[in-house]
Amino acid sequence: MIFIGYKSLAKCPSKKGRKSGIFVLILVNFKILQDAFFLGFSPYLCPLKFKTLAPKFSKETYLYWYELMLLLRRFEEKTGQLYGMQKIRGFCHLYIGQEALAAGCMTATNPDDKFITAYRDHGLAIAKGITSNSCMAELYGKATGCSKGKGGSMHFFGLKENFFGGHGIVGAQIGTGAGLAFAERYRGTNNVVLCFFGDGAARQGMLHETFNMAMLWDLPIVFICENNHYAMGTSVARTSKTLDIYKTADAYEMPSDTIDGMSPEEVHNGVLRAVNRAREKGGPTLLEIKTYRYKGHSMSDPQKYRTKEELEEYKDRDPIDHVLRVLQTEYKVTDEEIEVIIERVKKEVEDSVTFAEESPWPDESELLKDVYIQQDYPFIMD
Ligand SMILES: Cc1ncc(C[n+]2csc(CCOP(=O)(O)OP(=O)(O)O)c2C)c(N)n1
Ligand SMILES: [Mg+2]
Repeated sequence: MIFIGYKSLAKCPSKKGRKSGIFVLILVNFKILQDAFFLGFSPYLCPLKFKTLAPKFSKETYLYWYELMLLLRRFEEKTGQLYGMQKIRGFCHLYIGQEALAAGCMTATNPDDKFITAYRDHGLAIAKGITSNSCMAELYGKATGCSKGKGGSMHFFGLKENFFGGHGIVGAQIGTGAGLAFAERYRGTNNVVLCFFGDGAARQGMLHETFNMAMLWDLPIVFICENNHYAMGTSVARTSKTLDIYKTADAYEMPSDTIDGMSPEEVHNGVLRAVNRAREKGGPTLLEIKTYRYKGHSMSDPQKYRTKEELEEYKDRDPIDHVLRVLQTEYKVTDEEIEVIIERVKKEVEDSVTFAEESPWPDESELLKDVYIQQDYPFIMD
């Protein structure tokens, strides 16, 4: 193209025309070189190490991402400790390693948009605004918990925060998520639903039925597959012929994309594109966001199914380290400013433990409240 440009320039009769033509071609060349440079070093195409690029996101965005991800990480590290001390019981699945997903989704959505996810729900619930206090109290099973102490780790819920759980049945929330989106369309709002599920859930029948109806009705929903490469101890490669889960959307003519989930920037960009499409009545999108959990599936998992090297590869690309590096190198944020954030997060987590410890247990009268009972269910016998 540039060659043709120079050839046709040579034919230009006026000197002024030739001069401005050369100027334009220099600009075009510069842009091509610049694009090539950026693509060559973009974190997505060079996944093993982040190179700090001049960021297009503001300092405030990076500060928000840093504090949010640090809070999620510290909250769950404390959760792990408390589980070991048997302060927290029952099932418990940590989100550690997947925080960039929560961070990128938060900056790409509005507070009125609705989130629904599976049982690995602590990170998204806190990101959506459920307080650390009520999340920790829920983990303790206390009455002040976000589900009144009746749901535990897998069933966080916050109506006012637009967080619709926390679901223990793998894949069940995919259908419920479409139901939420249907309600938004029915009420004529401008809100979008973000429906999260794992790579394991992507193989459930519920996904296919839901994709079909969601496309038929053009629902305002973004399906987000958090592909952390394992369903319990089983890798995607052992359960699926294709490793590209995003291609599942093709059968329903649903737009789809695959995204680097260790980068909050990439998550933000991909989710924003899909959210905008849904808001502009363009219907659903499937995003396969590739991520990694640093801890086991739940609290007792010998992790024999993966190598230490694989884990270290992802830890090398830790999103919190990356965001901190951008803040320090590009925005010249000082160690003192960072220390203030670290201390604030530490205090929030410590306070949440005190709050949970001091909160009351649910009253016995709560036992059958908020529980769905079908009075004429044939198998209930007194
Ligand atoms: C319908 C159903 N089948 C099986 C289980 C048992 N189970 C709990 S978690 C899980 C793995 C799901 O993996 P994935 O969807 O990838 O989510 P991740 O744990 O990686 O976040 C399974 C099979 C379940 N809870 N529900
Ligand atoms: Mg998984």
